[in-house]
Amino acid sequence: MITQNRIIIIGDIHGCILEFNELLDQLGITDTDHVFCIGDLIDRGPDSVSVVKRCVELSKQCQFRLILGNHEEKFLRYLNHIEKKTGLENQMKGTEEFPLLLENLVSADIELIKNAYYSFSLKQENITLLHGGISTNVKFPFPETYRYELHSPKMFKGLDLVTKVRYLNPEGKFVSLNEETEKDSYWADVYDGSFGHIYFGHQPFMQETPEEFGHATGLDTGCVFGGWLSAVVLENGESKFISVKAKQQYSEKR
Ligand SMILES: [Mn+2]
Repeated sequence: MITQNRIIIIGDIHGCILEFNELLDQLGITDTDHVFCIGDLIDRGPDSVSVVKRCVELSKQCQFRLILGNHEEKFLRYLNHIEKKTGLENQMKGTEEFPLLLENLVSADIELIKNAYYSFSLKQENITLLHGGISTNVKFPFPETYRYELHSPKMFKGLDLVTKVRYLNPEGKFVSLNEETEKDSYWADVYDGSFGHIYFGHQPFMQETPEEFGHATGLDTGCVFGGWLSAVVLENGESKFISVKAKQQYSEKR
């Protein structure tokens, strides 16, 4: 008998604990499952603390891994300022929730975030998981598995961009949000599949099922903005989507 483990990849949660719990109930997680959250557990939504704690619980029930989102990356930068007493944490924009997180997360919760991956490669399935996207700024060889604590952006130029990429200029270089022009492309529209099929989050697609590209799938279906929380389940060489409708709109879409 061949044991086939399920691979479950969950999109941006952003503190939506009710929807996250409902999705996990529907999935019926068992100890043979491999569960990945694609990043952005925290920020914007109603209860980021409970979402992180639920992930810690999950990590005791199955093979759980977190992919680093840009919101986790920012939180870890904030934490670093506090730990090193630089005083610069107050200069970071949009960090209202971070003091609350620090107050309520215990060290096991923080460890879960610190153990996140910039990218995770499923070699057998020819799949790469990351939060944002791929640009030619990233000077390192995919497909590989890069853990946040072990691989700093200083070691691999542009590594942190995998949490942030949306648009690319005609040379394939990262374009900052709201600075894109008509000549620029959304990364997944021009990605050639050379690092396998990429599952990613970051870009909210306000629809019930994930957005499919030629060689990539966008799993953020905008739950915190009143959309859906989505997951893909890979089993026996097949993939299926499962989504939970948001109970309400928790955050204003920018
Ligand atoms: Mn996000």
